[in-house]
Amino acid sequence: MLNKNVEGILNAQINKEFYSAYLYLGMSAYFEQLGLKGFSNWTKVQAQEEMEHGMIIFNYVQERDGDIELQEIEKPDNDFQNPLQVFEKILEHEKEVTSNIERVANLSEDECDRATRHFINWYISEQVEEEAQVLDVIKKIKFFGTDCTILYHLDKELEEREYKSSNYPNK
Ligand code: OFO
Repeated sequence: MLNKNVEGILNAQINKEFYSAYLYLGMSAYFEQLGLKGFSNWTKVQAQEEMEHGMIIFNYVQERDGDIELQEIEKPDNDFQNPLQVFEKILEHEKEVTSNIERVANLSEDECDRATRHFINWYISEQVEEEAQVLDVIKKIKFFGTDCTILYHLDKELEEREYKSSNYPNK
């Protein structure tokens, strides 16, 4: 049986993961409009991953005999100016998600819920990886500049990202 406070924060996290998916889908549409198919692909793949993150928590809550209470998904930010600004927004967003995940870890410790504390470890590592990937793109754009040829090559690189189902251990 899932502790009610833990159940609440996990339900909130489901919402945040699906909000993330919405945010990335909007970014993907923005890049598609610009003709940057690689950037569009990268953010669309990320949206798929976010939906999966939400589903893993959804399944976990049910596995622990908890109640699912879905909340309204907020309208995502769509004020996009250029690829660098979008990736800076992504980094900011992912840092916020990292804090949310840390709150889940802290609460499960406070409530002595070892299973959730163990469950959320995968998300902690995932956040480290996500922030690093985003930072890598930001550094490349900043270092090489926004010269069209460079952007073209980066776009080609980002086009190679493929959606792979998560490596969550107990999925
Ligand atoms: Fe779910 O990892 Fe990003 O937000």
